[in-house]
Amino acid sequence: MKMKKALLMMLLLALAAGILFLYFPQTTGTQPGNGRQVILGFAQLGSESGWRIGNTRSVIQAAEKSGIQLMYKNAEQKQENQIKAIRSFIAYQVDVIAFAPIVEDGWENVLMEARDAGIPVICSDRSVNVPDESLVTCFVGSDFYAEGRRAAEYLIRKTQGQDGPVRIAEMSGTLDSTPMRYRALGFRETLGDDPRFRIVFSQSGDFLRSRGREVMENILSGTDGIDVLYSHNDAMTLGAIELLEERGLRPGKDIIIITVDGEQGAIDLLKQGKINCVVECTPMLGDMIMSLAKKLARGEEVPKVTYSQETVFSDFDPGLQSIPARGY
Ligand code: GZL
Repeated sequence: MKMKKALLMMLLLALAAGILFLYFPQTTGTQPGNGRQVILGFAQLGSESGWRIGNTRSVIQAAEKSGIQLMYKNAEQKQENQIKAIRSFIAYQVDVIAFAPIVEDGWENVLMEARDAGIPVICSDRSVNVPDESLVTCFVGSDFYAEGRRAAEYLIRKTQGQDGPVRIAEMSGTLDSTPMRYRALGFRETLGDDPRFRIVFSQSGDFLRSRGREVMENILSGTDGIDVLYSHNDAMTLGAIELLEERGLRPGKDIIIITVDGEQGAIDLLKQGKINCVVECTPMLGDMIMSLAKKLARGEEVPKVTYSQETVFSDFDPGLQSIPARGY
């Protein structure tokens, strides 16, 4: 009889221990990297362009490949949705938060909440404008100023020896977003004070193809003609080219077309001579984000800024026809 009681007691103790483990896995003291999966909360800003869709795919595939548990939320172009998503990640006590801030301003409060919760934050693709830089642990993405500079360097080369004026229309990205601000600044500061170059029109197309068509309409009706279109992303450029061809104009010949991103559609038009220059902006940030997330989850230091490696494709390239497939 005593034997049976002892056996029953041992079974009950084993059962109690199992229940404790299920409900309070943290009490076992496992930290990310010691067996428990790292949990990353990722607040994507939307699905506005082929670039963004390629970026989202890159993050999801990289999380699967690296064994990171991804909590993914798409804010559908609304900052308030990104803030809600970040708050949900804090409540869930993820190990790391990553997000692509749709605009640079308005993040202080939610980033303070993340810091108070002891959760490191990665700014992916775009940055924020906050008084205290420590609110963001690190940035990974493009050097947009350099992209603007590369666009201007191409135009300077393309118009070498040509008299002015060179009339430029700029189709810019989402207002107050990091790429919009610094693609504009890098372009302008590189053109410098060369009197030949005149930016005769500038309007935001919000990185959307449909708006690119609308802005091109405004350029044609609102100016006496342009020599160059500098567009902050391929989606807007594709919309603009659609309209130009409907109006009987020859993009890449009647108007020099300079675009940023490097989507397959833009590379195809570059090869056809309808675009003159594609400044690369890679969306493939997933692997870098996961590498940073794992280090942060282990409490390791990481660089404050990690830039992607990018290039430029143009009609000066002898190997133009052999540009490899872009993957998005
Ligand atoms: C740039 C990214 C921009 C792309 C656009 O890193 O934020 O947003 O250039 C995208 O295509 O919509």
